[in-house]
Amino acid sequence: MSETTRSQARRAHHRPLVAAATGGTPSRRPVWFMRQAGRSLPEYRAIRADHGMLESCFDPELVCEITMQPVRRHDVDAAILFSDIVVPLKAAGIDLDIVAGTGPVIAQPIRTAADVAALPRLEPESVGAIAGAIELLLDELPEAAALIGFAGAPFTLASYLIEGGPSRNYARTKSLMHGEPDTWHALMGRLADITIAFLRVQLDAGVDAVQLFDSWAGMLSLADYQTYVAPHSARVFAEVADYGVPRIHFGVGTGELLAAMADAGADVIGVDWRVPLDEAVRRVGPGKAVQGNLDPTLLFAGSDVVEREVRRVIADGERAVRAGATGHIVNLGHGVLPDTDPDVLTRAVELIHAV
Ligand code: 1CP
Repeated sequence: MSETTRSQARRAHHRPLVAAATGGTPSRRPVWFMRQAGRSLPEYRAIRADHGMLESCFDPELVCEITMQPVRRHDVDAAILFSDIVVPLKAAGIDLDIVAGTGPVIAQPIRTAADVAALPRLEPESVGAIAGAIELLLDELPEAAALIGFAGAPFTLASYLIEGGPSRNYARTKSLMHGEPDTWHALMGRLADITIAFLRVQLDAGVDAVQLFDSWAGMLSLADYQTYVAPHSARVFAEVADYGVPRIHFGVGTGELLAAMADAGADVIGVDWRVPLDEAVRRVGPGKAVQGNLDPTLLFAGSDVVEREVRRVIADGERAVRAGATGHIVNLGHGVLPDTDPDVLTRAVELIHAV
């Protein structure tokens, strides 16, 4: 089957996640978990014992297998492509690694106008392995499960490039933002280009939805977010709008930013555990779906607590829909923690599908 026919055939099929994201009536309550593929699964750890992180991200068969693992185990309504937000940066030629126990580490941090001017562009062919993985996944995934592609938002990518790795306070990032706004906007523009190119490769290959991770945007004031970040994220959403697939926007600690993040243009707003979903809708306004927002740490608190929290999140989601949200996709408020017992996730999915 040609790529176009294949993706048209898939898009015609009912998928609960897509229905919830677009104001339809899902055949069951959709749920997936950020970081559902990864260290909480022994079958993932077994693969990673023999393969490096970046090596795995550029091997279509390994990407397909790791992406499928949580779908087989938990019966979730979506697979999220196994990858990382720094994969397109690596593919473009930026010298970086993903270090176990730390995260992305950048060999030569980007801090000057000359560094920004020297940034490479992303050629779609350099992420051909990711398109290849998506092709394998579209054959293997159950019809009803959505395949979610993703990318890091320009701000979160910029924070890694400027700081050189994970950061506690983003001092260098905010210094560049305020001290050299022209350099800042040039960097954000280049990163938005890379993000758009990477999302378009995934959309051309046939993903059913995309999520833009602006994980660390919650470190910013509303004013800084609006001035220095929102225009670039808005361009990303605008430039993938023509695919007509749901676009999800997520960050951590973004209670004060929810309305501004929604204005950037996504169809679905991810909410962390700090703000109840119905309150999130009051901040965002009607006409968008919400995603979230179980506290991932409460998966360690025993089955009674998990059941109570799942029921509370579902009730909040129902109130959110009555308050004008177009739907609710159940998820955590941030990623699955590595020590999480995977059986707790499987049982949570069963409960979410049963109530
Ligand atoms: O199942 C899935 O969710 C797919 C896999 C996935 C995703 C969506 C990985 C694999 N990374 C990501 C996105 C990602 N990467 C984000 C956005 C999501 C989020 O907020 O969690 C971010 C911020 C990163 C950066 C990153 N990569 C970190 C965080 C570092 C920090 O600043 O605290 C880490 C630890 C990584 C490495 C990584 N990425 C993925 C995995 C499984 C791992 C661990 C690698 C290992 O197994 O050693």
